[in-house]
Amino acid sequence: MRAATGSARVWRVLDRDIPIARPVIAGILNVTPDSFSDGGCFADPRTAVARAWEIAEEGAAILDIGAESTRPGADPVPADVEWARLEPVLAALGDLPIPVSVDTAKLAVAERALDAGAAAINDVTALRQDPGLAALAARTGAGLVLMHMRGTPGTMQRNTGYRDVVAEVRAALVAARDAALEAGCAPDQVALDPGLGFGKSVEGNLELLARLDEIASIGAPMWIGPSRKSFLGALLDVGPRDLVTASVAAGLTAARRGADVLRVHDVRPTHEALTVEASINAREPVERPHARAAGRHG
Ligand code: HH2
Repeated sequence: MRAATGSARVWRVLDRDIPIARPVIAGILNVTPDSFSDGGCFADPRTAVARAWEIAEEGAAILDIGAESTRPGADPVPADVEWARLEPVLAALGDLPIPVSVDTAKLAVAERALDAGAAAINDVTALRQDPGLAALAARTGAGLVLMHMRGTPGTMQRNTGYRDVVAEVRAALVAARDAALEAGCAPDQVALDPGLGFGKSVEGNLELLARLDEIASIGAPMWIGPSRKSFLGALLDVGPRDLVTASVAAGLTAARRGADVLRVHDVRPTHEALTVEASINAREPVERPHARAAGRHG
């Protein structure tokens, strides 16, 4: 469970400390034609920039922009194509009030994104594709997210068996973090993410969520991305766009178990859920001995 210490935990990105004593939201903006749940919706840069501002207004603390789909079976996109999708959006974000992370595993794209104003790199391969991302983060002070994935998006769902999924994911994340620290990153600069849906079965994803405190015990800022993932769809037998409530529930559950940054498509409902929970937690339980007898609610 999330410790109610009120300590000043932060995720450091460039010159900003993002406070994570309470969970915050990274709003997803996929500027891809083929993303899992929102492919094509924001491929036009003007639509993408408008959505970026909406994401900030709806309560996100971070904007996470991706230009290469990582859905199961997705083909890799060359760096120049990925950059051509990102560049016009990054250039037009102006004075967006929240820091931007870029969801890329490519050093060449990450370098250009940081030059164009991004503050963090979200690497779904946890340095396996481009170990140089750690040195880049160390040199620039950019935030770095290291996510666990088995294999590649093309192969990851072929082998989803683990002896103990939580222990294996934890060990891999600790090793990736150690590599980043060795490259010169500061501990509060490197966030970790167990990678829901990346080479895991439905049961494996549920096990990770249920035992998320074991990942949190590493002590690093923790990202989590249950949003509209197919393991939620499998539970409810619905498609990704009908998974808003399920995604909010999974995000809130993850936050209770120690997740610091919820990577979500549906920013407004997630923010409302976190706000209600925080408001409840901020109060002492109130004795209302007559409430039940009077049959009153609210
Ligand atoms: N999930 C996706 C992409 N990037 N990054 C982190 N840190 N954690 C995640 O769980 C994560 C991620 C996949 O989701 P989505 O962006 O909806 O789809 P696509 O990869 O098809 O664009």
